[in-house]
Amino acid sequence: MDSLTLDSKTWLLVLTGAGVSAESGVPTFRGMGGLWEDQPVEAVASPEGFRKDPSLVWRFYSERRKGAAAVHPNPGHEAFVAWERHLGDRFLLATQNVDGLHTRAGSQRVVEMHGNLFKTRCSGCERPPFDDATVYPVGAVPACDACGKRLRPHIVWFGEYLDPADLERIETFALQGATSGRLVFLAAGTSGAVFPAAGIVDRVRRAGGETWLVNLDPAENSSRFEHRVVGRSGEVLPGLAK
Ligand code: BV8
Ligand code: ZN
Repeated sequence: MDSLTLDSKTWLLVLTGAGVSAESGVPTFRGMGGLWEDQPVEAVASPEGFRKDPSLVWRFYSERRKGAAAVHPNPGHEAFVAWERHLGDRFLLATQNVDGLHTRAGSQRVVEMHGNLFKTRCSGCERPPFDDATVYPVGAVPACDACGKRLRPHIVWFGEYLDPADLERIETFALQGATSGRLVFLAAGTSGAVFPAAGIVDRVRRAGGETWLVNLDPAENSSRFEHRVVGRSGEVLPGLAK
């Protein structure tokens, strides 16, 4: 198996998806067949879904909060922490996962592109998102004590824009790595189905960077990666970098 060299010129950008958390026992989206309670996740994880049935959406996220709080980071998460310790500010971890496991494992240079399960914000006023691990009772739709409007999970739903500051941070890192060193991009545990995350590999290729995919099954954008390692992220990642 070819190995990833983390030398003094390497700038490493990582993207993780549900397959990294799967090793901790968190079900993946594809694993659920893209469904939750026989509904497509896109329908529940969307502004339309929240407008239509906010208590169903809060049940979906409360269940996932409960699930994520009950699991622990795995050796795949720990490998990223070791790489970050080795590379310092020449390392950046962008994650599509909302379960907070990277931060719990000790990763610090993390961009949570799709938000975080354990944060809530108001759907109606500008009060900032706040930490919230509450598992709301079935049927509950919490209201903002400032304006009375519905509270919502601090999650980027399908059809919603990602935080431009997050995208900017990833872009700046890739550019800096490509110009001042050797840019390497490694995607792990992601089906490459959701944009703009799935487009990062093409951005890196345009900048002349090296690309790696560590995944259990072929991803939708597998062909875009020069190096492909098939396997479980918790087994492959700890021994991948030299
Ligand atoms: C946007 C939070 C601009 C929710 C998520 C029509 C209308 C509107 C938008 C679109 C549209 N058509 C397309 C779009 C764009 C859309 C999109 O890409 N849709 C897809 C479905 C085609 N994107 C968006 O909407 C984004 N916003 O584009 O804004 C805009 C605005 C308005 C109108 C147009 C455009 C927002 C995307 C963010 C959505 N939110 N998450 C939540 O989590 O509850 S995405 C959600 O699904 C997850 O966060 C995750 O990112 C994604 C699932 O992807 P993966 O993480 O890859 O997980 P998956 O299960 O798919 O794959 C797991 C992989 O791991 C598998 O390949 C498997 O083989 C592997 N694996 C499993 N076990 C292991 C393993 N690998 C290793 N080891 C193992 N043990
Ligand atoms: Zn409010």
